[in-house]
Amino acid sequence: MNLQAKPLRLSTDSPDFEAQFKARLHWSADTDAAIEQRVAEILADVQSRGDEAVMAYTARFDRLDAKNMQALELGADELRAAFESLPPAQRSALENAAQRVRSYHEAQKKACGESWSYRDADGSLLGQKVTPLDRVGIYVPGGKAAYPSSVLMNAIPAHVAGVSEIIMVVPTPGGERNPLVLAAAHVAGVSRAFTIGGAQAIGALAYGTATVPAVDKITGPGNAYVAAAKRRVFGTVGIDMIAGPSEILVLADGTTPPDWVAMDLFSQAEHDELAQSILLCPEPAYIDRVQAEIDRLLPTMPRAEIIAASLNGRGALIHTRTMQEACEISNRIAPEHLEVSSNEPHRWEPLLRHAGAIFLGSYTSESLGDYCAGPNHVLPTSGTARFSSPLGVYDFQKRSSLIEVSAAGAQVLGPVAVILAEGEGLQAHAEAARLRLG
Ligand code: HSO
Ligand code: ZN
Repeated sequence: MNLQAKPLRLSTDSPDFEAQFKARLHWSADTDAAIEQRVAEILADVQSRGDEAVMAYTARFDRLDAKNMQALELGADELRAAFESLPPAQRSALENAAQRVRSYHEAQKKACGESWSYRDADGSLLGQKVTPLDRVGIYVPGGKAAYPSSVLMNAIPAHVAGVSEIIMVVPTPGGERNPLVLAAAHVAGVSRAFTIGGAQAIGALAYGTATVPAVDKITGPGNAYVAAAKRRVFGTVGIDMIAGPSEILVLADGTTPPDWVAMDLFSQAEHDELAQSILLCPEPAYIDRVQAEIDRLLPTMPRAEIIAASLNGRGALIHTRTMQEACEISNRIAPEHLEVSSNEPHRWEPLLRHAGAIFLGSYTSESLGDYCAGPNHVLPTSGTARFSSPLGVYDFQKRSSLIEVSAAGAQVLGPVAVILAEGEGLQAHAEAARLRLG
């Protein structure tokens, strides 16, 4: 088989650049009416029949017959046993990654997850009290996208936030368990785990059943059914986001070995045929060298077909006039992962405003961030980095406002409230403030 990966070549000085650029960037997560309908039925069934419905769908979709719901629960001892069964190198890699992810999220909690308050001139206290969610559900996909690293990335920030119960659900078609996923759950502090998946698992977590406790928020990626189910239960519970295919954008000034850059483009392309890998570079000769490395390396990749489909369908190698222009285009794309592949990354970083994660310098491969650098790998995709952030401790916390008005403060605030309340025609509001006036 003669597989080729030829990402679209574009140049910002060509007249049809805008049209081609827009066409290549376009990605639509069309919602499928048939899936929506099916998911609505499954959720309604789980809501009314609870465990019975969850077991029936698990038998049907995952070929996993259980005589009762307890048989679909994995005990803490089973998670630990999975961890202990791993080769020592895998065990320590998991622990090492978990430790770094934990340290990062602890720092994040210190920086933006603490309660605060102040007193105003009248001695009134105003502030914000930060509390963890009580119970969260983590969805872990099965099959080809079963990523133990994602178990760490979802469960650790929840744990650091102080969530007391973390419930994991993971589909296990045919009963085949993924020991690395279970081991990661052990390392990350998951409280309970169920071998269920799909819309039925989302329903169980959102509504609760006799066996699966209802959670306050559901995080984690999944297939189209899971995404549709998460959208539907939003409001009953919180959700993190609806993630699209992975994306990487490399800003290169030509100082990084081109095979490193080619492999970084592959590393997101290998996730999914719909993943997007883009190179922006002001040096045409360097772009040619990256393409040559793509040609040389592709046949060596076990997932060459996925990589080729992704690069041919959504990839682009874009020649820009300058690095500054490359930064502007990157801001328009707002990629999930942005590599600044340069020997002066801090010169460009101040120009970069929209990205899920920014990887600075030639040694910072995006893959290190996927596993073990520390920051979260659950990131906004499809341009949503313009308005949203990586999954973090703050997603597992909520804030309550604190207000304690002093007697003196009531004299100052009361007349203001009275005027505004009367303006809104709300007499009880006005009286409540007036009663406290001395
Ligand atoms: N790059 C993915 C996360 C991941 N990579 C997991 C490897 N394993 C998120 O876009
Ligand atoms: Zn990845």
